[in-house]
Amino acid sequence: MASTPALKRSDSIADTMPDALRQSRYHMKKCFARFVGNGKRLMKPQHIMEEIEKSIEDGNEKSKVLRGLLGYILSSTQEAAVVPPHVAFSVRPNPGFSEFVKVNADDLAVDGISVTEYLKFKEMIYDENWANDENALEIDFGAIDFSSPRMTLPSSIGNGLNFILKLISSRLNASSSDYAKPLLDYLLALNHHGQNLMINETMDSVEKLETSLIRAQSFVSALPKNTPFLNFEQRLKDMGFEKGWGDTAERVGERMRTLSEVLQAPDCVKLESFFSSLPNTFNIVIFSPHGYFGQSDVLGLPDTGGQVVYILDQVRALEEELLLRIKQQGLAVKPQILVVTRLIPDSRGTKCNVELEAIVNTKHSHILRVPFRTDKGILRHWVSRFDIYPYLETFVQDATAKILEHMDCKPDLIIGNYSDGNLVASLMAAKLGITQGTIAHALEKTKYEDSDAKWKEFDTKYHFSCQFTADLISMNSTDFVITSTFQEIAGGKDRPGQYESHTAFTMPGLCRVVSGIDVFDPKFNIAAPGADQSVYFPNSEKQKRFTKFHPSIEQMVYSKEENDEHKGFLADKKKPIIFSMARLDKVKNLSGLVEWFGKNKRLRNLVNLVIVGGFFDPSKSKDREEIAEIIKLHALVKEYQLNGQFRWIAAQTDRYRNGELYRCIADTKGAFVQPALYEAFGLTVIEAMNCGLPSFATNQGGPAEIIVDGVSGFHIDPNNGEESSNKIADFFERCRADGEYWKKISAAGLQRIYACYTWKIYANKMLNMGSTYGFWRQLRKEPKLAKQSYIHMFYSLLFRTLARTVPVPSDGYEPVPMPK
Ligand code: UDP
Ligand code: LCN
Repeated sequence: MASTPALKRSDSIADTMPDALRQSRYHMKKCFARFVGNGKRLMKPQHIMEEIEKSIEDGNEKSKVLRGLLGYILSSTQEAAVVPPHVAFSVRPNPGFSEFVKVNADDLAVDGISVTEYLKFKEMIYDENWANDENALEIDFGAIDFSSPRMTLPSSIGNGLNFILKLISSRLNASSSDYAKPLLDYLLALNHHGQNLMINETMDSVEKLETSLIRAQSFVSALPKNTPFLNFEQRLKDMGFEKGWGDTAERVGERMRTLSEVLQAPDCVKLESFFSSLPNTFNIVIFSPHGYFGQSDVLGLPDTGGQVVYILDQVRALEEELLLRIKQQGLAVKPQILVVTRLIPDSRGTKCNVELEAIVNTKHSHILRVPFRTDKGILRHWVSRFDIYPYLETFVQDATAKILEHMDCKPDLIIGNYSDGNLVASLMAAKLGITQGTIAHALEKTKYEDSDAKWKEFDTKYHFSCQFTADLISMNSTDFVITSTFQEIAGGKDRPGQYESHTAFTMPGLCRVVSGIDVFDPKFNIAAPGADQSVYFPNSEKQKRFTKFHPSIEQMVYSKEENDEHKGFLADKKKPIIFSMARLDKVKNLSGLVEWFGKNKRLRNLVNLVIVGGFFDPSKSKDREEIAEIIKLHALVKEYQLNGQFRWIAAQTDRYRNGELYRCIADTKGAFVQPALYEAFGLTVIEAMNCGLPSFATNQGGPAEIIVDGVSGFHIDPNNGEESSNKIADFFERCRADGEYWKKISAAGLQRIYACYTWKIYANKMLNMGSTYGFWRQLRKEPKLAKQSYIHMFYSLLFRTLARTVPVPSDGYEPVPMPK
C-alpha cells in the first residue's frame, strides 16, 4: 500500500501545491471550476470532499488523487474561502500550525498569502465593505509580544512550566551574578504581613547570600535532623536568614543546599524543587461569577455544572497541599482560599443569597458572594452566562473591596474560571499587580460553527462579540493558563484546539484578529482534574457503599410511577442499564443518545436506557437551550415508543447519591455513555470510571484523551449515531458471551484514572505554576507592562462598548444597602 504522503515541516504548502495540482491538472481544473461555480462561499472540509466526489467520476482516478499529496493538502484544509476566481485555503498540516494559500481557479496558479490576506478573503463573503476598509480594526497581540520566548516543538505544547524553568535556569547560568540579582530581590521581597521570610535586608548581594548559605548549611548539618526550627531560629537570623526554610534542621539544610546549587549550576529539577518550597503563596482568590455557585442543590441548574464541582474539589486539594507546604516551611500561617462568585438574591432554595459560606471539608476556605449592581440597584435573579458582561466591571470593583477586607491583605494568586471569571481576574490582577492563572473549562468559540464569521447572527442570543473579546483579553493578560487536556490547547489531527481557534479569526464589521494567541506560548499547561474519590469509588468496594441511598435510587430508577422526578419506566429490571447524566444543553446531546437508542432495536433488546438531566416542564425553565431539549425529549419518547425501556430522571443535585447511582448502574453490569457533540473535558466520564463503570464517550473533545479507545473505555462519534449505538450494542453482546469482559474494561478504566486523573497531582502542579510564573513575571516586568497597556486599550475601546450593547433587565432589582 502506498504510504500517506506527509509534508516535512520545511515544506510549505505554497511550494508543494503547484506541483501537486499539476499532476492532476485535468481533474483539478474541473474541481476548482465547481468550487467557484457557486460564487462566494465558505467551504468546509466536507464540502470540499463532496465537490471532489462530484468532479472526478472515475473511482480509481479519484482515489489516486486523494492518496497523493494533493489529497493530503485537501484533507488538512480547515476551510476554504471562495471569492471567484480565487479559492483561499486555510491548511492545518499539524496541530498548532496553519498556512494560507490562494489558488486561481482559471489557471491553478498558487500563491502563499498572509493570515491578514486570508481573513480578508473570508470577510469578502460576509461583509465586502469591511474587507476592503483599509482602516478596519486589526488586533495583533503577536506584534506587541514579539520579544516573548516561544516553544517550537508540538510535543512541548501544554508543558510550559518546564520550558519556563529551562529559561530561568539558562538566565541564572549566564555566569555573571547580575543574573542572580533578580532572584535575590525576589527573596528579599518575600514576607507575610510585613514580616520577612527566608532572608532579611542584611543579605544585600548575591555573593553574600552564597557565602552565608555555606556557613548556615554547615551549622544546621551539625544539628540532630529533627531539631525544630525554633531551636536554632536566632542563630540563622544572625546570619541573615529568616523563617520559611523548613520545620526541622534536616529540611532547612536540604533547602539551603538546593538554593546553593541553583545559584551555582541551576537546572529544571532543582529550580522546580526550589520554587515548590518557597513560602510565596498563602492567599488565593478563585473567581467564578456566573451560575449558581453553591455546595448543595445547585448542580444541574442552567450554567451550573462541572465548573462548580471542579472548583470545590480544587479548593480542597489546594488547601491540603498549602497546609502541607506551610507546615514543611516551618510556618504557622493560615492559608486563605476565597471562591468569589455572584450573590443571587432570588436563590431558588440554594444558598446563593448568602454572602460568606465556609467550604465543607476545608479548614480556612470560603465562598464570598458579591451581588451584581447597576444604577437601578442589585439584580435579584439569575442571568445566563451569555448575558453577564454588562455587570462585570462593577462586580470586580465591589469584589476587590470585599476581598481585601476579608483577607486583610492582597492575595498572592488570582485564578479565573470561564470567560467571565477570567476577565474579572485579569482586571483585578492588573490593578493589584498579582500573578494570574486562568482556566477556561470550555471556550464557546469552537462549540458553534462559524461563531466568529457569523457573529452578527449569533450576537443577540449569545453575545459572542463580548465573550471572544473577553477571552482574548484574559488569555493575553494571564501569566499562566491551566487546561485539562492537550486538545483544549491545540486540538487533534482534524479539529483545532479551543485556544488554537483564537490564533487568527475574524468578526467582520467588528475586528480582525491576526494574532490572538499562540499555542506555543509557554504559558499553557496541562493539569487535568480528578474526581472526589470519597464520593466516586468503585462499586466493588462494598463496605464503603452509601447503602442508605439504595431505597431512593431503586425508586428513582425502577418505580412505575411518574412524577416530577422521573418519567417513563423500565419493564425488564434484569437488563443492564446504559446511563448518562448532564445539564440539558444542546451540545450535551442527551436527546441524540435517546434517538440512537430509539432507532437501534438490537441495543433496545440488550439494555435499558436511563438519563439524568433537566426537568420535564419546559415552562419552568428560563434557559433557551434547555427548553428546546425538553420539548425534543418528550417528542422522541413518543416517536420511538420508549416506554418500558427508558427512564428519564430530572437533574440531580446530591453528589453523594449520584456517586451511589453510578455504582448501582455498575451493579447492573451497565455502562456510562457521554454522547456530547463536543465536550471540553467531561467530569462525568471520570466520575463514572472512578465508580467502575465502563464508559463510552464522545470522540469530540476531552474524553478522547481521558479514554484509550478499546482499552480503558470506548470512543463514540456523536455525529454517527448508528455506528455509536452499534458499538455499544457490540460491547453488551460481547459481555454476554464473555463473563470477564465487563470486568476487564472496568478495571482498565480505574487504572487509567489512578495513573493520570487525581486532584493530588493537580494541586502540586498548580502551586508550582503559581510560584514559578510569579518569579518569571518579575523577570519580564517591562514587556509585561507594555502588553498590559495594549490590553487595557482593547478593553476600554472595544470590550466596554460591546458590553453596553447587552440588554439589562428593566426590573427585578433591590436597593443597594447603605454602607455600614
Ligand atoms: N451533575 C449533577 N447533576 C446533574 C447533571 C450533572 O450533579 O443533573 C454533575 C456531574 O456529576 C458532574 C458535573 O455536574 O460533576 C458536570 O460536569 P461535566 O464536566 O460533565 O459537564 P459540564 O456541566 O461542566 O459541562
Ligand atoms: C466545563 C465543561 O464543559 C466540562 O467539559 C468540564 O469537564 C467542566 O467544565 C470542568 O472543567
